[in-house]
Amino acid sequence: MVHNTKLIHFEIHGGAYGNLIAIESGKGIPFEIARVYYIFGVENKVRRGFHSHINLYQILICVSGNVKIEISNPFEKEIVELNHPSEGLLIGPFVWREMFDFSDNSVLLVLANEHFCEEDYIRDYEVYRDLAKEYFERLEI
Ligand code: T46
Repeated sequence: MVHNTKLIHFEIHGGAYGNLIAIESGKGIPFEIARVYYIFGVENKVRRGFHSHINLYQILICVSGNVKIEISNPFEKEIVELNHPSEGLLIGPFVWREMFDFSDNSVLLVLANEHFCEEDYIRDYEVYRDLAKEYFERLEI
């Protein structure tokens, strides 16, 4: 997978009466949860994201419907489809992300390890590309 990303599978507690997934801060996920938000009511033709973060770690879970996430850096690119509440996509620093192809009534739940901070965003792709090249070259990918 693209560096600083990972798929996480959550255990389903299921039965004849339906399913339940529990996510506990720091247990089975690599951080303490500081913030939860969800994206919903997105029309199918809309594409969102178009940014990277400098420090933030997040886990994206499509708890209803499905959505595609394009994750990339200047050297790698991949499209991940999230289509089940038991699949989470971990995205760390310096990963450019774009979310698209939201199905009707989809809900994208996001767990984050920090409170909202606009200064942690890189929203200009050219700025991102230069900083990410430096960052990933230091990691020698
Ligand atoms: C990300 C992807 C997956 C807040 O006030 N608090 C928050 O916690 C968040 C996440 C956003 N906002 C405000 C900032 C903007 O005025 O909500 C507005 C929409 O945010 P944005 O345009 O950044 O939304 P997306 O869908 O492009 O990106 C969001 C997250 O911001 C981002 O961290 O990784 O979802």
